[in-house]
Amino acid sequence: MKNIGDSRKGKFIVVEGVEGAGKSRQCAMLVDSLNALGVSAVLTREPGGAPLAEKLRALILDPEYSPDAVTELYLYSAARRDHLNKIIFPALDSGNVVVCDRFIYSTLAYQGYGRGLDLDFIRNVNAHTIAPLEVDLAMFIDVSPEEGFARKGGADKSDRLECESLEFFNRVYNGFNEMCNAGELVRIDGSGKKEQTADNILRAVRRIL
Ligand code: Z5A
Repeated sequence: MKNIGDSRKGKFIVVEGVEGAGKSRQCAMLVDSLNALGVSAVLTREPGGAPLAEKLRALILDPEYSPDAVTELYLYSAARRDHLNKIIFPALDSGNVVVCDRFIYSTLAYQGYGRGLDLDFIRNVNAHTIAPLEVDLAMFIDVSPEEGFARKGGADKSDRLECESLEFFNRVYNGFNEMCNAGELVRIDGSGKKEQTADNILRAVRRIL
């Protein structure tokens, strides 16, 4: 039986980073640059990106609830599957480049390195959740948690995840670093001005188009 997403013609690109690294800004700049080059590109984000997934996002980030790490993993994964079915697979099947602000590497970094869940367990859930999708390029905008929060003007306390300690975000950052060292993520220097980071990202993207 043919699964949705099997015959996709587009490319799937992920941008990762800690809070305030500039992911949202850079994803929007990348989509604009690609469209200006005549490449049809669409922007989306996780958690969220589709109606049900956006409802799950609001629940996941609400400080009123305190799900454990396994519950978090399944909530992010449920939102991801809905997002894939409703937005990502159709966009790829239509030949678009899809630029996604966060994806499965965030699950490894936050629920794995941050919360301490077994990494192989997460990899297994991730693989089943996204099948048959293959990521064409995943980048990590390298900005430390201290610098990221400084850029944002501090943590947003209405976001449950941002209420975590600096130690937690340092473990998350270390996780992203390990994925870069293992070749799963392409490291992008995020220390300069937005335009410099955007150039670094576009250079990496052009290699896979
Ligand atoms: N999460 C998870 O745990 N597991 C998962 O599987 C997934 C996610 C998918 C929601 O993510 C939370 O979910 C997140 C991870 C977790 N947790 N936390 N904490 P989100 O993506 O919605 O939230 P975020 O990462 O916190 O986004 P953000 O704070 O908006 O950061 P950003 O998108 O990287 O940054 P930005 O909005 O583009 O820029 C931030 C500020 O920096 C802004 O004022 C810019 O003008 C400024 N900026 C940007 N670039 C620069 C440069 N180059 N220099 C100086 N200033 C800059």
